[in-house]
Amino acid sequence: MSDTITCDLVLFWHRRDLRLSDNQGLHAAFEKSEKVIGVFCLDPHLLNADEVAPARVSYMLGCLHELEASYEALGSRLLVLDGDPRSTLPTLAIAIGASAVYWNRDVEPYGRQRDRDVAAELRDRQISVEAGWDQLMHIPGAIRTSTVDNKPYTVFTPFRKNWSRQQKTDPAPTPVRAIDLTPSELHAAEQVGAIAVPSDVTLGIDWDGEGFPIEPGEAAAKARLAEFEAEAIFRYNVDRDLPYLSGTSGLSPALKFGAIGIREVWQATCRAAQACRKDVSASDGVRTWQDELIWREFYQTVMYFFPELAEGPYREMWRDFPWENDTRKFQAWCEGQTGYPIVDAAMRQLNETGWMHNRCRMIVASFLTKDLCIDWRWGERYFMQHLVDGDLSANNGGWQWSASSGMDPKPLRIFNPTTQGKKFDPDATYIRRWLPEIRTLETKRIHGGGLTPLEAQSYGYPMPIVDHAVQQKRFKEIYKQHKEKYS
Ligand code: FAD
Ligand code: FO1
Repeated sequence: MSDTITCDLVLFWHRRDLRLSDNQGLHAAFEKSEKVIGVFCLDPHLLNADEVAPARVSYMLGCLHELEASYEALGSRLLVLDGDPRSTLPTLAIAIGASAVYWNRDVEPYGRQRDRDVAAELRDRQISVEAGWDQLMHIPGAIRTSTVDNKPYTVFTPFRKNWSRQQKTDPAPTPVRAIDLTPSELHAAEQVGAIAVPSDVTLGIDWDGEGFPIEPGEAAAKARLAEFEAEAIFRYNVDRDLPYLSGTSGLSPALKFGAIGIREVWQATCRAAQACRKDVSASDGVRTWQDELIWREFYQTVMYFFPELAEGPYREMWRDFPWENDTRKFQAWCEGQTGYPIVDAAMRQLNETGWMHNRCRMIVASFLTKDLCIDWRWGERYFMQHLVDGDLSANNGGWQWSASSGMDPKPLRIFNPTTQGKKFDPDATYIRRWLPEIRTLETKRIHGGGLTPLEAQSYGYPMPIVDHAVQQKRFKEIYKQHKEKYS
């Protein structure tokens, strides 16, 4: 800590950085003063029960409980405000005499506007605002096409190359002690509605946390990273595509809510790369995982520069695409009742656990858009309503990639769900786990889709709601005709 420490009261506003370690904004706040009080605003806009996944809220509140205890261990505290931060946060800052409010910036359109509004309110009241970057290795403006045209990238591969060349920052130091509010400051905070993290972790939403890929909080995220770094990362290039294994890190909720810092994660990958430098396959595993982290940065960076992505298709021709949007078919997809086992297993995993394996996300997204001819935004929304790791940038990127409406230059991507099932779940282990009604069927019959209507009825499993071969042909035809309008 620097010599210039004063005892100014500083608020640190947590949003998706629910941790103390490797937190750049929090470290900056502690550089200013030892009297740093954490604050989190329960924002009704973000907690809209029609749009948010109960699993995600439950994970977030679990993180907040741990964060609250961590602040207490430091000697300070985490205050929680319930209501729009545009009014609640400045009111608190004034009530307790804060001289500054610090936070880490976000890339999402909603968060950016919220932050501009809150900053304006605070500055109007002579409270200083310090907002820096934390959730990306490289800030959005750092990775640009070239010094001549200096534009943001819209394609992953050159972004990745440039990103990889950039100097990496070490994790930010963790604060070791802090000064708490005085009793009168605490009283003032309570007078304006500051509370502890609510013990009703469900906020009226029923979710028991069963089946999360990871427990909430900083400690669980660090433990998972250490476990992954020790073994699975070296096989990631192969295991990541097999949904019946735990071959991926399961860190996505932690990365979404910042239960772990990205610099700490990156450092772990560098240690792993060093540890296996003479082993070609293991090195490939580490590199492939690093690439996923770079995809995360790519999607956040493009969301920052092209916020219109959040509203719909990036490519013009997809904006008036004649989707069929059959609500009964959509319902069957949501419930995992399409008669395509790999699709149904994946949707049941999502509905029951709030998480879905990446390979399966691609399969169900292709099925919804190409086989059912349903607007990808319906799927995007359903995912946000259910995913524990639901994240605007990654989800939108994944859906636009699958629908072929995004920045990716490849025009049409159609997965055959039967082939995908056979290839990535050859013994139907994953399918049996999530579709108990057909658990006893022979593997080749699960993959072959060869149930008679009578058998389907007796197993309680639907016949395929569409024929993939027919739908694929139809979709290509619709696509071709629509594309002609744009050529
Ligand atoms: P790992 O394989 O261990 O990867 C490590 C980390 O890299 C992940 O935790 C995640 O932060 C990041 N990552 C991995 N793949 C991607 C990717 N394709 N794009 C961006 N970041 C990635 N990921 C989300 O975090 N939130 C979402 O809402 C989301 N929606 C998706 C929707 C669709 C249609 C598709 C195809 C993918 C989506 N993904 C999303 C990306 C990916 O499926 C998940 O990040 C991954 O399954 C999370 O599991 P993991 O933590 O074990 O990942
Ligand atoms: N951030 C908050 O500051 N307050 C919340 O109540 C809140 C809820 C929430 C629910 C689901 C979710 O996916 C994220 C949530 N976040 C919340 C984090 C949110 O991603 C950031 O605040 C963004 O900056 C919003 O654009």
